[in-house]
Amino acid sequence: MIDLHGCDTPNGHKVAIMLAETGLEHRVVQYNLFEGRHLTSEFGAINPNRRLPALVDHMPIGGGEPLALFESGAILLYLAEKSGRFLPDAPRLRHTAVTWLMWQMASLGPQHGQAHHFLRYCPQPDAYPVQRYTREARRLFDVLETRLTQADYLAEEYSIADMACWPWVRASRAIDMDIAEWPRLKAWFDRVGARDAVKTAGAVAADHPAAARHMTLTAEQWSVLFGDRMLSAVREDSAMS
Ligand SMILES: N[C@@H](CCC(=O)N[C@@H](CS)C(=O)NCC(=O)O)C(=O)O
Repeated sequence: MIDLHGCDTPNGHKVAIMLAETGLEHRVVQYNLFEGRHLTSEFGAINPNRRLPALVDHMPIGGGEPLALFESGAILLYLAEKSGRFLPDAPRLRHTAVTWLMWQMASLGPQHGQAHHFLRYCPQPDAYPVQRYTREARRLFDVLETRLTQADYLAEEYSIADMACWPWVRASRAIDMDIAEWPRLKAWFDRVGARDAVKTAGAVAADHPAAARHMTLTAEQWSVLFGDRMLSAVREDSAMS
């Protein structure tokens, strides 16, 4: 049995897609980020970085104690190994898939994440970071557009690389991006979105209509996500060690 510790954001959504695609037996432990349960020491034992998603496999590859994993890209690689699916066998394609997965983890997710932060959560709107990260968000869609003129999927066949990118493309409406501007990306988005597993997994992830763009947080919610409560959770770990 696998426990997915997740929330309704793109990084959790990727893993939900992979679990739906593979049919691996699992249960979802759902978190509400605004409440801060992911900051507790109990969750810190699963993910010392105290971010979601995380996964616990009670019957891990290789046997032994339950295995706790974090970082959605690492989780996708693990599930690909466990299921023997969605990571191509041919070395060239496998490494192409891993390359696009790493690109998602290092670029698409973090840069779009910053665009979401400055457009949707920043209490004092500031033109410079908005321009910086929305430009970068657009540039990354240009990169995807170029790749998808060469192949229908990022590693030619549908893989964990597509699963990693798709939820972030879906969330881009909330930062005022219209994927119709990128026709190849839009065609890929529709192709992946038409898969039954992707539809099933979509039920656990929030859709972000553009209209819901700016979020006004309470002081407590802000502290959990970006302020003292977030900082003190990890500091407690280092004080105890
Ligand atoms: N690189 C990590 C990012 C994890 C991450 O930042 N998750 C967000 C939700 S998508 C989170 O847990 N935020 C909670 C917080 O910032 O306190 C991954 O891909 O798993």
